[in-house]
Formats: sequence, C-alpha cells, structure tokens
Amino acid sequence: MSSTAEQRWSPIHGDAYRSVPYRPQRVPAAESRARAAELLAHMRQRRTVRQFSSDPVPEQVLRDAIAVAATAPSGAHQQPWTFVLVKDPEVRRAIREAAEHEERVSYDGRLGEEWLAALRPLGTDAVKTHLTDAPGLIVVFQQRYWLGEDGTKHKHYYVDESVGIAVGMLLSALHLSGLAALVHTPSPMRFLSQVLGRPENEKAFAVVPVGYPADDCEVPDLVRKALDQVMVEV
Ligand code: IYR
Repeated sequence: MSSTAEQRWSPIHGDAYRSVPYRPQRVPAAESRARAAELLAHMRQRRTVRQFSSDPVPEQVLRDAIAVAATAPSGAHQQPWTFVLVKDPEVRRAIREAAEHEERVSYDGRLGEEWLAALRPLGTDAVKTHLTDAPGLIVVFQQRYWLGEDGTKHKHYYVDESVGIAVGMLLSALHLSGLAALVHTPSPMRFLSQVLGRPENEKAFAVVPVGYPADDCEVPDLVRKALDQVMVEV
C-alpha cells in the first residue's frame, strides 16, 4: 500500500506491505539544532488551560490537528482511534451535564483521599465550564478491536500506547497552531459512547476542549522537571 493522500485505508490487508523508498532530505546538523531549540521554546509555552474565551476557532485548524494526530505510529499500523469533533451545542451541554455528574461523585470521595490530595495543588473541581465554553471540543476514542462486516472481532494491539501518542501529537499540533487545550478525563467515561452514539468497539479515552485562553485566564505557576530529572544517560 503506498501512501498517497487519495488512497483510502482499508482494514482488509492480509498481505505484506510493499516497500517504497523513504529518502527524506537530510537536515544539516546546525539547522537541526536550530529547529530543535525553536521547537523546545515553543513547546515550553504550552499550558493546560481551563478558562477559555468563547471566540471561535478556525475549524480547519481543528481538522488539521486531528489529521496530524492521525499520523501517529500505532501497533501493527492499526490506527485504533476515532476523533469526534463535537459541534452541536445541545450535545456539548449533555456531555457537560453527564461529566459533571460523574465528577461530583469522584470529588465527593470516589477518587480516594490520596488522589484528592494529589489534585489539591491544581485546585480542580467537579465544575467543568470548559466543556461548554471552549469553542472546540474533540472527544478521542480508542478502538479496542476492529469489527468485521460479519461481526467478527479483530483485536487491536498497543491501543493505549497508540492513542496516547496520537493525543500527544494532537496537543502539540493545537499548541503550535496557536490554540490552547485541556485533556479532560471524566471517569467513568462510558456516558460519552452513549451521548455520541459510538459503536461497541470504541472506548472513550479523553475529552479535549480547545480554544483561546480567556482574557482573564490564569494557570498554576508550576515548574517543569529539569532535563537531568527526567533523563538518564547510560
Ligand atoms: N478527572 C477529574 C480529576 C482529575 C484527575 C487528574 I490525574 C488531573 O490531573 C486533573 C483532574 C477531572 O477532570 O477533574
């Protein structure tokens, strides 16, 4: 299978992929260093945002960011993800209502004292205004298996890893396009399948409100681990 944009992927591919040449132009070391440093400076400015402006975002930016996420590597190239771009305000209200219901139960004790203590410095609570305030909302689903036309289940591999990588790429794409986002993980998330009418092979993975920070947006003054705290050299 070659990779032209016009060709549509189909799950029926028992044969080995045909090999095609891959010869990206080599980036000279100096240029590579400059690009890495510039990217690092940009990515260090990414912050998780909980207060969004209601200003609309260009929908094409959301579509392109989802398309970036969908370039992620995946187990056996099974691409086990579905990104739901939620536009209907009624549906968004329903998501917020159900999420806040679950979150109230969580914050009222389901999370347990240790977890609540870990969250306390962030000051999060069960009120999720961003689910209706942010102009964009992307709900990411993982496809635990693929359902054949005859109803047979075909297992997908490394689904958590694959979808996690894709969400990381989604966040990077949104940030580098100038938009802010938040990874929200209401738990349990089963209500999302019902509200969004997703099939049984899909399981909600994360809810990602997207937009511009509100004019009075504030974020915690947190510190990221230094490189020598996250990297060891062997
Ligand atoms: N899902 C809850 C709780 C929560 C959990 C973690 I770990 C966070 O980093 C933030 C929140 C919520 O979205 O509020």
